[in-house]
Amino acid sequence: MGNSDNKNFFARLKEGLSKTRTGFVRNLDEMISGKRIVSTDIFEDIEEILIGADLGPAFTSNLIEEMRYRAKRNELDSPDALKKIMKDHMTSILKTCESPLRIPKGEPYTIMVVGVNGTGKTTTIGKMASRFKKNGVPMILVAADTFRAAAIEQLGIWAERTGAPIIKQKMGADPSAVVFDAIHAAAAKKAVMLVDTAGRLHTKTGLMDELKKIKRIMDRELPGAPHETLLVLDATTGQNAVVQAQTFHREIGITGIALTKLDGTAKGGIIIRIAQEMGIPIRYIGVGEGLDDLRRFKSEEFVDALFG
Ligand SMILES: Nc1nc2c(ncn2[C@@H]2O[C@H](COP(=O)(O)OP(=O)(O)O)[C@@H](O)[C@H]2O)c(=O)[nH]1
Ligand SMILES: [Mg+2]
Repeated sequence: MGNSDNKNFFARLKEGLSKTRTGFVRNLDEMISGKRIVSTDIFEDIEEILIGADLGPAFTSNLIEEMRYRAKRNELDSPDALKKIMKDHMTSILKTCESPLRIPKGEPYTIMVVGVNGTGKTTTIGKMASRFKKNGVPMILVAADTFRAAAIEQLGIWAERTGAPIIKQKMGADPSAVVFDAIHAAAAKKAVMLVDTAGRLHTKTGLMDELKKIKRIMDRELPGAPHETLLVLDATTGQNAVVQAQTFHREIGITGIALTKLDGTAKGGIIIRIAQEMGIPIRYIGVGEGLDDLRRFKSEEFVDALFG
């Protein structure tokens, strides 16, 4: 990627995070600007801003503790020093979850995409497919959300756009049967297989049972599959995203996270909580509806963009 592309991408990321910046960094700036010495009575206000920005109690109390310590040693003598401590803290937590998806060449690689309805599963698959296409990776899209006809059609549109074959059946078909067909095709073509799943079930089977069954069939037909179980979380749901992550991880085991709609929310700080409480790689972040708005997650870039 050229340098100007990088700049362009960074500007878009910054733009995407602008609501979170307004709700958090700007509040912070207003509070600390013009103060030559950051007094300790300011910590309560800072704490309030951090909690309000969904950064979570663990992050907040650790950070405040460090600030008090630094203040005592007279190391917290400017707003910039305070911001630097905050940025460093965030980066060190996010870094532990920075681990991009590595897709091996010449082998089938299966990605099962899960998450609650409306979080952005199908869209994320479409955007991932576009990335893979750019990189010349062969792929197959699998319509295992069979509960709504619209869901199958939506994936079909992405298949057309990217030229990727799609494996689908009629609405109401058993998702495991769709996956069964697809996995042999993926193995034969040594392709990346992207499995779209439902986020809510209208049948007697619970969602988690259905997902477990799909996983079981995948592993039976291609040992080791799914290679990635990617949970899609919607940043606008704030704390609820953390609860969803815990539930999905406990029930089916998650190996990666895609955090979408960071552009539509002031709650982008939730990424810190997700990183800290889940400790699962954050593979992608979604910062807009455009094709290029699904990005690999890079902690330093993220924090720099957030602080503007
Ligand atoms: N602004 C914004 N919208 C997104 C993003 N990702 C997905 N969406 C939108 O979220 C809505 C639901 O997405 P969809 O993929 O159908 O969700 P699914 O039910 O989980 O498959 C759609 O209108 C998408 O365009 C994102 O990163 N930013
Ligand atoms: Mg969908």
